[in-house]
Amino acid sequence: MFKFHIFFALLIPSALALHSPSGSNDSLPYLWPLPSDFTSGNATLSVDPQLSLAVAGNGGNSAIVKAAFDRYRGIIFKHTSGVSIFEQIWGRRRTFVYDISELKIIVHSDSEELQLGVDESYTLFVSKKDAQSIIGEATIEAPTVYGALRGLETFSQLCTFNYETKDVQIYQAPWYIKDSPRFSYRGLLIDTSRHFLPVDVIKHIIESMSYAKLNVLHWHMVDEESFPLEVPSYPNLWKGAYTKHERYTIEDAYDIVTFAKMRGINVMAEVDVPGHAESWGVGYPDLWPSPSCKEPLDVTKNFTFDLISGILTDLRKIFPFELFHLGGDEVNTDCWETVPHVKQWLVDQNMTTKDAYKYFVLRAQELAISKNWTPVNWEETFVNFPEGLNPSTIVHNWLRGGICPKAVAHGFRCIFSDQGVWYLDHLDVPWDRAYRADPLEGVSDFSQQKLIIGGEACMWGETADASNVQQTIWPRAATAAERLWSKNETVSGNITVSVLPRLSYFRCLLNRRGVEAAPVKNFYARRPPT
Ligand code: CP6
Repeated sequence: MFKFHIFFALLIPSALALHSPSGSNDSLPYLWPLPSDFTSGNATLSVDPQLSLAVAGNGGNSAIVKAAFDRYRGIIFKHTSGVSIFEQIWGRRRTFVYDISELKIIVHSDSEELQLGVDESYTLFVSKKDAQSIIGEATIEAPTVYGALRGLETFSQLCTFNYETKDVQIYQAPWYIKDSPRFSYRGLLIDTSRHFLPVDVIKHIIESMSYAKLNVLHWHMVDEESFPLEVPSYPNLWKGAYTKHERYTIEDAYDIVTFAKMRGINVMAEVDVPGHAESWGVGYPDLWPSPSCKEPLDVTKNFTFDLISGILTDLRKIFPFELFHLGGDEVNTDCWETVPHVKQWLVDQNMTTKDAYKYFVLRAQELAISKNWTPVNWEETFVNFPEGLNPSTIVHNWLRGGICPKAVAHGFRCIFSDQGVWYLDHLDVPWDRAYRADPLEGVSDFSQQKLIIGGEACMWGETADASNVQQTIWPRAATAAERLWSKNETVSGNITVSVLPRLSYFRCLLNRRGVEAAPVKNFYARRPPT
C-alpha cells in the first residue's frame, strides 16, 4: 500500500505533465503564456546560483541580452543570493552539485531593430549533460535578441525554488521548447491624462508586461483632462498638466522608451485628435473654437495643424516605433456649428461637420505619414469614412460588435480591443470571458486574418492611478497576453480545468516578483446572489 502511494505520487504528475501540459496538476512549474510547441520529461535538475552566461552568434554580445540575463538571475535566485544565514547559525555547509551552471544564449542577428513583426521566436533546451543529451545543459537559440528575451522569460518560469532542498530546480526536464507568437502586436494601453502615472510606475508596468510577453505599450499620453507631456516646440502645452509635478519631461519619455526597448517592448504614443483634446487649449487657447466650445479642436486654423505637426516632429525624435496613434474617437462636432467663425468656414468650404471631422483626421494622418509614421486610428474613423483613410492605416477596435472583420475586408490592418472583453476598467468582466476572446473571430479568409496584427488590453485611467493600476491590469491583461501569444487551441475544452490553475499560478508568480496582481477570481467579478 505504501509503495503503491509513492509510486503514484511520483508517476502521476509527470504523466499528466506529458499528456496534458496545460492541464491541472500539482507538479510545477506552469508556463504563461503557453509555448506553441514543447515536450518535457520527468527529471529534476538543479541550477547553480552562480549561473553564468555564455553567448554565441552575431548578436550574442548584445548589451540587451546581458542586461536581461542579469535581471533574470535576480528573479531566479531571489532566495539563494548572499551568505547563507543557515550556514552561519547552524554551522553546516549545504553543498550542492549543480546540474546546470551555464546558460548558453545564441543570437543569430546583430540587429537590435525593434519594430512590428520583429522575429520573437526562440528555442529553449534544458537537459542534463550526460550520455543521452548531445545538446548543452541550458540553451536558448533565437534569430534576434528579442527572441532571446522571450526565451529568458520562459527559462525563468521553469526555475522554481525548492524550499526543502533550498536550491533552484527545474522539474520535468528535459525540456525542448520551440516557441513563437501567434500575433505580432500584443499591447497594453495606459492613460496618463485621467490620472498621472509616475515614471517608476510606468516602468514597473513595462517590466510586468515582459513577464507576460506583451510587446507594445500604447501610451495614451494626453486627453481632455490633462496634458502632462513636454513638447519642446510648443512649451505651453504642458501648462495643461494637473500641476507642475504631474509632468513628463522629454528625458522621462526617452527613459521610458529605452527601458521598454531593453525588454523588447515598443512604445506607441497616442495624441488623440480632434476630440479628447480640451487640455491643449490651457496653454494655447487659440486651439479652442470658443471659450464654451473647447473640443473638437479648431478645424479652421492652420495653427491647429502647425501645432500637431510640431508635436509629431518632436515626438518622432524620441519614439522610434513606426506606429503612431492619432485617436479620432468619440468626436462630437455639435458645438462647431454654434461657433460663428467655424460655421462660416464650413459654409465656405462647402463641408458638413462630418466632412470637417474627416478633413481633420486625414490632415493629421498626412502629417504623421510625412514624418515616416504609420497611422493608427480608433474605429470610428473607419466607420465614418472608410474610403478616405490612408491605406496604411491600422484600425483600432474598441466598441462591441466586431469592426475588425469589416476593416480587414476593406484591406486595412486591425487591432482588437473589444471593450466587452479587454477593457480592464470594466471590472465586471470575469477572467474566462476575457480569455475566450479571439481577435480572429468573424474572419475566416486567411489573407484577411493576416491583416489582424493582434490585440490590446486597455487600462483607461479614469478609475486607476498609481495606487491601484497594477492590480487592475493583472491578472486579466495576462489572459489577453496568452490569447495573443499562444495557439488558439488553448481556449478549447473546459478552461476552468485546463487554464485556470496555470493562470492562478502566473498571478502568484507576478506577486512573487513584486507585481501587485489581484486574485484571479476577485470579488467584484462575482455578481451578488439575487
Ligand atoms: N478615452 C478616450 C476614453 C475612452 C475612449 N477614448 C473610453 C470610452 C469608453 C469606455 C472606456 C474608455 N476614456 N480617449 C474610447 C476609445 Cl467604456
